[in-house]
Amino acid sequence: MSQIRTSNDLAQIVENAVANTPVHDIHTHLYAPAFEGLVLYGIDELLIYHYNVAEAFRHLDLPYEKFWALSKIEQADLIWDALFVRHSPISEACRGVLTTLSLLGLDVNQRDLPALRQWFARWKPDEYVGHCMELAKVETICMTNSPFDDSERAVWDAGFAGDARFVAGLRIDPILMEWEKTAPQLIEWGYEVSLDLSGKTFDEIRRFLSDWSRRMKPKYVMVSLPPHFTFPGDNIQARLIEQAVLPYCREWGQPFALMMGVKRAVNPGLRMAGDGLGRSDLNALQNLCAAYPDNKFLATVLPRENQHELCVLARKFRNLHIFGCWWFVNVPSLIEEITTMRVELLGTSFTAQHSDARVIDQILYKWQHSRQIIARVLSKKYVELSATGWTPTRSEIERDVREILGGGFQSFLKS
Ligand code: HDL
Ligand code: ZN
Repeated sequence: MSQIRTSNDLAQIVENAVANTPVHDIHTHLYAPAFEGLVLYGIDELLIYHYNVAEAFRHLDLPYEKFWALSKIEQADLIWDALFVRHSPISEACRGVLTTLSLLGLDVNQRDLPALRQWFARWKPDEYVGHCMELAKVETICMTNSPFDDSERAVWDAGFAGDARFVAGLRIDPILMEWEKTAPQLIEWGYEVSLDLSGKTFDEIRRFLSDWSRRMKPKYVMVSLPPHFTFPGDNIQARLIEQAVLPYCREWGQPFALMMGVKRAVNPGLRMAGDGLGRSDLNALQNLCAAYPDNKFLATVLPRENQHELCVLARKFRNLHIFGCWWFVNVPSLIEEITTMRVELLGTSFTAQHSDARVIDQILYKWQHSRQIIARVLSKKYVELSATGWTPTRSEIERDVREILGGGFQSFLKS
């Protein structure tokens, strides 16, 4: 067995493994090329990403509605001027745009937005998707799929050729979080549900989920939940989860993914950029994992303050798999803190990251930035391990890296 001698050897092996291991990106808002108009790419989409919109408005006096009335190019020009020209692009989201452009081989120091637009104009979406996935070493992308999204449903209704690179995630926020609005839609589609959850409602929701499961073949069912979500509880979410979602998940062998701690529309004027976060009561997750040992749960939480408790919960429940540094904690300082905490408490039994990308080019920066941090954390941990006299081999390190970059998730799905 080839022994590794020095810390530098270890660090080099870790760096190579993390840099070169293809990832399974288990939560994104990306779409397969077959979804055509829903596939977002290029410099203007990168600039108007809602993370940049929120940051740009800190420097804009413009009324929100005037901004939204502008074209995408005009919005991008404003964001470029505010966040790249008048201020240095040192925030994570701004740096991300530049990392993406650099990885595409473009000279960002030209600072020439029109020239950038010309370069992107040459690409066809489906070729470009493949190009970005190859460059970013992303093996599979899990989409966020909603039967309630009219434009997306039209693609499913028309049918399309499968694309093994893209798998589905069935998003059910409209059922759990907007039941009053969603129930009439289900009735219109022929499902006998009632607003008061009486009659065949739970069975009919299971039938709806099953119908879409046959079409989408989702890897999991997911919902984003507010900080005040409690389980059990006398709330509609808890009843729908208990009586419809969890039985469906058991029947189909699909995990239920909870994304906790989001406060929707803290500032409605910012639209998609207007969401915030709040410390969550993770007793809800604890109670779900404990009460339903035959269900599998995926979880990621938005508040930094909930991360340690989430790790400890994962130590208690093998039917819980935690993943990613989501959204407002997807920043270098917190990725480092959270990943270190997870290795120290969970070893390799977690999924280190997901991109949450909305624009295909973003997988370039989101994965490059995270890989660098994950490699730094793991190098330190393997050096500490080696100091005990136990020296990990190259193949063991590569095995471990595969696990935390999506391999563990794949095994969890099959468990
Ligand atoms: O609810 C979610 O899946 C979040 O990721 C939101 O889509 C959010 O707007 C986002 O894009 N975060 O990165
Ligand atoms: Zn998301």
